[in-house]
Amino acid sequence: MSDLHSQDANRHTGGRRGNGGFALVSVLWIVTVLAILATSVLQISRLHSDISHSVHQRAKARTAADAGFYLAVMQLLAVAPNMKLPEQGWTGHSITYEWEFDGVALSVSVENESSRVDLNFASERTLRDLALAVLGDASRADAIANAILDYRDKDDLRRLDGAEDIDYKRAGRAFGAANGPFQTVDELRRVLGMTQELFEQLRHAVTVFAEAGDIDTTMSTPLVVQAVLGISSEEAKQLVAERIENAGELNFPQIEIARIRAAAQTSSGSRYFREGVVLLKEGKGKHYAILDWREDFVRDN
Ligand SMILES: [Ca+2]
Repeated sequence: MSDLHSQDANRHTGGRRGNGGFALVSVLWIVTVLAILATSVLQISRLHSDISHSVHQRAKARTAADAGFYLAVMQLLAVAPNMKLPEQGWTGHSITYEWEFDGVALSVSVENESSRVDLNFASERTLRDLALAVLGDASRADAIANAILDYRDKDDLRRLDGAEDIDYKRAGRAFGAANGPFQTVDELRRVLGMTQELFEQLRHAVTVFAEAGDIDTTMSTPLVVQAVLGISSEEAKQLVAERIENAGELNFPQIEIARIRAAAQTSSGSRYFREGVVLLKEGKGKHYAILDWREDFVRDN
């Protein structure tokens, strides 16, 4: 009997020890799960905080860039006939303003869109001379100018060295010539014979908004000056450099169509770019119309 008691007692005691172990393991599990949960909550909270900070910084950069953009529009509308060009910020082909706005560094540049070559109105000679100024090769310049002209003209008659639908098909392109006006400068990439390198050089020299064959070279870049005036690259650079030297004596150009670029950077490194083309109108009071509107964010560092 005593042995049986003893065995029962041992079983009983062993059972308590077993339950105690189970309880300890359970507590450890709960502590572990709680620790994981606490870490997760902390991480999620930190992530939310980071996202919230990033969104706030981006919004701040965007607001500042747009404010700078519209400030430039207002300044252009307020230009008086005999107003002089500012000596600071005049690059010879653009006017740049630097501002500090609500802790955000702002840089806003203004260009004259009419100082660019309009892809839809430029003459054969202007297109060829512009391509020649970039390429320095007369036969390649002729071919790309003819391809641009064929791309925009309504007919399917290929110019010498040009390119119409059949040539695009032979080249394996899924699309042909537009046989109509360029809608955007980016469309220039589609022209047969256009390379990425040539496009990168031409994109800042051309437009689809000037809607004129004549080019107002007062704010043209050296490349456009070289092509339109038929002078060498060195002469064009010299001419633009002289504009900078004479800044205080030059009148503020009468800009009818302006390209405005606003770049904003917050103290945490968030950057935002706003670019637009604006038609400045005279009429009953001065007003404006936005012709093109683009934006670009750069992630925080
Ligand atoms: Ca055509």
